[in-house]
Amino acid sequence: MRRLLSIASAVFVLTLAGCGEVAPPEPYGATPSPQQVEWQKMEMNMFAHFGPNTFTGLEWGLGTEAEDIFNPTALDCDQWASIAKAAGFKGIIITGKHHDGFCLWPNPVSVHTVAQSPWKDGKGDVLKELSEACAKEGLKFGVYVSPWDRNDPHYGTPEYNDVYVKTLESVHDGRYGEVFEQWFDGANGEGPNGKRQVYDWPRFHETVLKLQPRAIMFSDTGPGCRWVGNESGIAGRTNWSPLNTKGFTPGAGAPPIDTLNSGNVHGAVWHPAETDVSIRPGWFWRESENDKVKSLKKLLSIYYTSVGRNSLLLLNVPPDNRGLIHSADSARLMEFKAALDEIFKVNLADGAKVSATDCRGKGFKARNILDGDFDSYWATSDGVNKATVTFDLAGEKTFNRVLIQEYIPLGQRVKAFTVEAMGEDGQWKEIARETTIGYKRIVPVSKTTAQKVRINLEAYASPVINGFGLYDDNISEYSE
Ligand code: FUL
Repeated sequence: MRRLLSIASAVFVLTLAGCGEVAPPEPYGATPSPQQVEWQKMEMNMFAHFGPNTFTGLEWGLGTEAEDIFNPTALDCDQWASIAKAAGFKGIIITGKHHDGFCLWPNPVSVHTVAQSPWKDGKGDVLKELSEACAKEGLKFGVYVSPWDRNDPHYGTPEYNDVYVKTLESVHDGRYGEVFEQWFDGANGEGPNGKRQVYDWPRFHETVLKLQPRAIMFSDTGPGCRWVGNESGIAGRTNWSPLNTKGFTPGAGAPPIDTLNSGNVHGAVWHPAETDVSIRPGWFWRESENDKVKSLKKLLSIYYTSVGRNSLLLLNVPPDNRGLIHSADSARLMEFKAALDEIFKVNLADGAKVSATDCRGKGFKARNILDGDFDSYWATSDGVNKATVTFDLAGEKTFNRVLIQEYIPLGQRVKAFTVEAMGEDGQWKEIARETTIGYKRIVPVSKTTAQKVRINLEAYASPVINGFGLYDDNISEYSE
């Protein structure tokens, strides 16, 4: 009897092993916080530059503008939010305070705010209206509060850091609900007295984190996400989310531009790139640029070089001096959304038979790649860092875009990959050779008709892939 029992338990153990009940791979290198993962999934947010410059036509206000210059005639944040929502943005970040120092909310430590303006008899609050409009549309709300201030008389003295901390507190103390992103630019020009400020960055960060622990902080060095290094909408073709920030500060002490653009392989902290770019030539609205809104093709190309290169896209759509998004911008945004919907409507890899040269075991099968579930992925056994995944498309498919996603909660692991396609002749032909993947990589390839497609991956630790797509883009004409 005892013998029988031990045989039975041995069979049981063997059965378990046979099913391949294995643990998930260990995370590799720097990894994102759960908030950073959620943030990355937003993919596209809207930036709204608005303030005195909207009325003066300047890009950088002087700080000496009279408060009564701020007087939008028809401000309607519901209009901004409904356009943003319809365009596919997941959140809006507004310039609560730009370099001119004017605050779009009644900041208690400033006398250069909406409260001193004629708009709504000084009783208005743009942050309140926008945060409520965002909540109604299910959008997240974020704020840009420029540390550089050309108005505040304390700027350039230690007192200004106190003023700025109180300013941050009045935005983040909950009166505008949850703030998903705090945008810090590194600008550090002269204040009204000709002095520059020595910013107390650790204190600024602590202030935001204390009040909004889930907020992602943007700057050249994070700590939540990093500037991509240019304002033209282009993330690096190689783009690591990890970054080394030790010894660097936002602004003049920032990491080199090419580092911001590509991140650091094996970087110590997870600071994914955010690509901020304006739909117009300037950041602020001006009448003379109503006919200079970026073309649909340009916006699509920006989409590929930002979202398609493991970056978040923050597209600036500046409201005009009425306080409305101009029809030239909203019409273009609707074309942009319609084009993206059309391009990504059909994943030609859906229904493909997926196989891989290695599989970690049950729960990590190659077919997980196509199940549409972010948290279900294919992974190899530990130590197997090179592998190939083949998609048998069940018939011929024609495409010119290849989309691949890594499961970033386990870090960014793939360092190089190629894509090959097999046509009627039964020969594999290389159609792409690239480096990083990250959260999402969309590789433009020349128009390819194939029965099978395979990706050959080389990673620092067993690759973890949770998404793959083949698309036929007949709109953008984008190529690399
Ligand atoms: C920069 C600013 O100097 C520009 O005016 C603009 O706001 C851009 C998004 O950030 O740091």
